[in-house]
Amino acid sequence: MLIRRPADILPSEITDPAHYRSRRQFMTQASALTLAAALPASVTHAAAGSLGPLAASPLSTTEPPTSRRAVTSYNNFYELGTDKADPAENTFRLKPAPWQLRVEGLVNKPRTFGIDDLLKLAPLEERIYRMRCVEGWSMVIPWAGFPLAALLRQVEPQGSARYVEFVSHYDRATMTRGVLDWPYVEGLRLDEAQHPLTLLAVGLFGEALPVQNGAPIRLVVPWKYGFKGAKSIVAIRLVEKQPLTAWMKAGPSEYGFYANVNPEVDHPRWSQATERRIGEFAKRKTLPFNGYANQVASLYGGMDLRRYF
Ligand SMILES: Nc1nc2c(c(=O)[nH]1)N[C@H]1C(S)=C(S)[C@@H](COP(=O)(O)O)O[C@H]1N2
Ligand SMILES: [Mo]
Repeated sequence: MLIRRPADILPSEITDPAHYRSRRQFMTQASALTLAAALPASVTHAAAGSLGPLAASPLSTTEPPTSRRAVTSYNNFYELGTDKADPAENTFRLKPAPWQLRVEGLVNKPRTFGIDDLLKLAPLEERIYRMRCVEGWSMVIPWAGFPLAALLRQVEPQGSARYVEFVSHYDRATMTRGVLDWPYVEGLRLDEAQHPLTLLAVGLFGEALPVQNGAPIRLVVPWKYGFKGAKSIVAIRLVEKQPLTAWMKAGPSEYGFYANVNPEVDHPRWSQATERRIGEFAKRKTLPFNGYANQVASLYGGMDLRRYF
């Protein structure tokens, strides 16, 4: 992965949740029409200008969210360019509506979902998660979404399904060529995919997901490095064997399948012991499983996490 120094974003840009909530209310009332124009039709239809009421989740961190500006302008989405600022400038290259998500493979009920179908699976929740990129920076992001488990229940995984593969949208005519072997593919073990923390996100800061963050639907796995969170997903496949992910193909010694945040296992070219929270000056210590060890460490009982990195 290309590594760069995080842009210097000031602590004053960290958004107080109360602040963006009142801003969100304002936008719903005052500029629903303007906002609606920018949203995928299906999402606008379902939620009349914003994502509507979101259930607050007990799984949220109480840490202050990173500024919306940083979350939507400092992105990794290589299909839209490899500089942090590129994805926000290239949003016209990806049309998030209409959208279809195929769920297939080892399931009893394979099905293609539109966004409206997905929004009916479970109530949308706001999940404020710590996110840690393998490059050494972190953010706190208020996602809106629903547990991937709700989708998996719907399609009924078969007994032989052990892994879940995620495939991102790719259009060779308009998107980055080279860098990675496209399309972007990620994977989880089935029990990781079914874990209550694992989210399919359709929004952030109470609004539909911006293209640069993976519109209209992307994966969020807060105890793993950010690259596990495939953006703009078009297919989810239940499979028997561990998927070969795009980053494993690019550098198997650098990007493992598990990619659990682990301060004790360095990336071959840099330490993973500390991180820079975007908007802060001093570095923080990186926590095992990104601070979610209580919820997820049991998934890896008896595994050598240096070998299965
Ligand atoms: N399709 C796709 N998904 C992707 C990436 C990408 O390049 N392409 N980058 C990953 C990486 S490295 C990170 S850190 C997160 C960044 O998500 P954000 O920009 O919404 O914070 O997206 C992940 N998902
Ligand atoms: Mo990342």
